[in-house]
Amino acid sequence: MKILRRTLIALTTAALLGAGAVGSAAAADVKSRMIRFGYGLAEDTNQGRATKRFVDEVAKLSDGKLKVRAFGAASLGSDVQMQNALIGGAQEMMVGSTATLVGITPEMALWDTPFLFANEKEADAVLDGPVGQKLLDKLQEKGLVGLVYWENGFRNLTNNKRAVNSLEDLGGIKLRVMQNNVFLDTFRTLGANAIPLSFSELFTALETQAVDGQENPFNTILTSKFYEVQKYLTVTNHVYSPWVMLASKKWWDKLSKDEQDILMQAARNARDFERQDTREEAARALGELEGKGMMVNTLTGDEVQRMREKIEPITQKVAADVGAELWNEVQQELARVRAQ
Ligand code: KDG
Repeated sequence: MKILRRTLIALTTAALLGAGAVGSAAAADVKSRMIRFGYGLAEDTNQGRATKRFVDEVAKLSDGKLKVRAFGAASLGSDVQMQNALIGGAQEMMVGSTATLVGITPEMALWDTPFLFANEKEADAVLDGPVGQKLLDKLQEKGLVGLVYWENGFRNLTNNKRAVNSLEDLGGIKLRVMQNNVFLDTFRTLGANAIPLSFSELFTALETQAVDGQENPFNTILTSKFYEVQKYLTVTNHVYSPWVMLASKKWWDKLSKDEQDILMQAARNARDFERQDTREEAARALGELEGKGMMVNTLTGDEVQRMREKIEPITQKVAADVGAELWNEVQQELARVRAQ
């Protein structure tokens, strides 16, 4: 009788999971596992809060069998170091920048294209649509499993030299950028002295004046306390940056389908929370940064247009590097979203 009951539970659960409905730990094939999950910002940030949500969702959906242990503030290493640890199987999961993945999967440079997205609606639609999925799938051949995209956000400039009211004001500013050629080329073309550094080195580089400035979303400027070491903030919204949640393929392929389904559902739940939380925080961050004493200005439409025209060759190079098919597909996706 007991065998029959267990079989019935297993069959029912398998049917539920097969239909995409993730079952609880009654799920037939969920082992007790500890999962190390690394991220680069501090715990009390949008990235940290969303990671906590992921931890909680995994515990709930697996009834505590799958335990995610979060390691924040780059305690497991920089994004590049963690990406390599996942490829080697020395770490199970992380969330970090897509920009540092370009050395592994060149097509990820698509998300570094200046002014690609005009708003979050376009970003969500493209990242969660066929083009976004195609780039996640490409990671598999390099030993990474891309689960979902989170929102880092629209990036803006800070520096300690001067207010940036025109492109000429960028001249000679030692500007930290992510370790990524599109960002390097973009800001060199705009006249800045672009210097690639990992995020974990950034605050110290600003504090010691090894660099004069950087560019990040309002959320990061606020929660990483850049206002303590930066005077001027210029609103440019020059690019939308996603984060991507990754798993080691070596590790992921050893999981059961039930376990993979649980992690994917938890990742989607955490993504939806993260985007809402990030946008709510971004809406109040600029005012808080002014309250912290930052001198805030917004680049005029004419100057933004001058910026777009000056870096057009960068956009054309991204289009060539990612390939005409992918570039045209993302343009068609954008046209579809903009027509709604
Ligand atoms: O680990 C933190 C990084 O993933 C993220 O903040 C990337 O925007 C980024 C930056 O400037 O490095």
